Amino acid sequence: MSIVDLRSDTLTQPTPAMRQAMAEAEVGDDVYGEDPTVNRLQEISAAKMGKEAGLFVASGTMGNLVAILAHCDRGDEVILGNLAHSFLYEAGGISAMGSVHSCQIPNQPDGTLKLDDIRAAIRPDDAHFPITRLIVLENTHNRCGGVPLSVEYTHAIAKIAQEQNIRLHLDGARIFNAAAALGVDAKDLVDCTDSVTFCLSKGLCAPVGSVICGSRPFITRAHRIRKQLGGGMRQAGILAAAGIVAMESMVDRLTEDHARASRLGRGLEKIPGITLEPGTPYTNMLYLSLDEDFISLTGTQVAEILDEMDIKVGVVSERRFRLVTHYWIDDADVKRTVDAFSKALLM
Ligand code: TLP
Repeated sequence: MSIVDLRSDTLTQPTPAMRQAMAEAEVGDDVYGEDPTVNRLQEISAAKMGKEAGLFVASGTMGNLVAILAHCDRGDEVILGNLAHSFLYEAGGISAMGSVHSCQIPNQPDGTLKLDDIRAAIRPDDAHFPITRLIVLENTHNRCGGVPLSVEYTHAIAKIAQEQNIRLHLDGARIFNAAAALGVDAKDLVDCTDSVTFCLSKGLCAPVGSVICGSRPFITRAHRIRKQLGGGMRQAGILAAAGIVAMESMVDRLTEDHARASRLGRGLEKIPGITLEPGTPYTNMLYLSLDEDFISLTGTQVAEILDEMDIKVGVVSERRFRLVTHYWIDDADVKRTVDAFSKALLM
């Protein structure tokens, strides 16, 4: 029986159409700007985001890093959430590579940062302080349950940023999931941001890559930083070809993953000892925890038992799991997962 891998949507394999497009891709040297397939992906991406230009990068982590370094000088400060991916899970790249100082403010359970917290974090013009240069938001917010941030909220943050002459970057790794869940165009979620990074290699199934979008001068700066980081990829059209298939055929189906996450949640919440986190799933992520009064097994022990039944789940803390639906999870897999949890928790 096949493995049901719910640990992340990063585990998605390329589709047959992607493999074919990759095999047939027309390529050139992208460091010279001569890879027609990369150029096409960048144009399609910029158009989808309503920005002037796009830049293909190796990963979401590289996209956020390059964007933040393109906005900030050494010693500048970036305001971000204490649960932001770019703060928690990107190996401190912004300080290691760019000497960018971070100011973390608490993420609210709905993935937002309080407007007043942001206002209070912005530094006055005083030689004692770093210069507040950038605010980073994340949409959907991964650690807050895959929750989408609304158009109105993003605009409210952009207003503060503009008033204070601060830039706004969006980690939109799953921006198309957010757009699908909110029933809006992705463009509307980024029209007020200075830059956005989105990932091709998560729910959209491409094997590798993310795209940064922004104004043409910003992308020119980002291009140089990508080169400095060793991210000039030469005949990268082989990879971009899968990204084009992702953009053209995988965006509109994301609601199917959300519906399956919902079904999975409804099945799992009936099992005594499992508590779904409030509101979850908002999109394709389900966060749940084990009730200590009912279940003596730890999260890791439960995950090991599930693993023996070929079900893989993410253990994010002692008794908390993350399950992510994606293209390669079908209705039968949802049922198998619910049955496996019932069995595992009886042990
Ligand atoms: N997230 C991964 C892990 O790193 C946690 C996952 O499995 O969800 N921004 C956000 C919001 C992300 O969730 C991720 C990956 C990234 C950026 C980084 O993307 P990659 O993995 O392409 O560097």
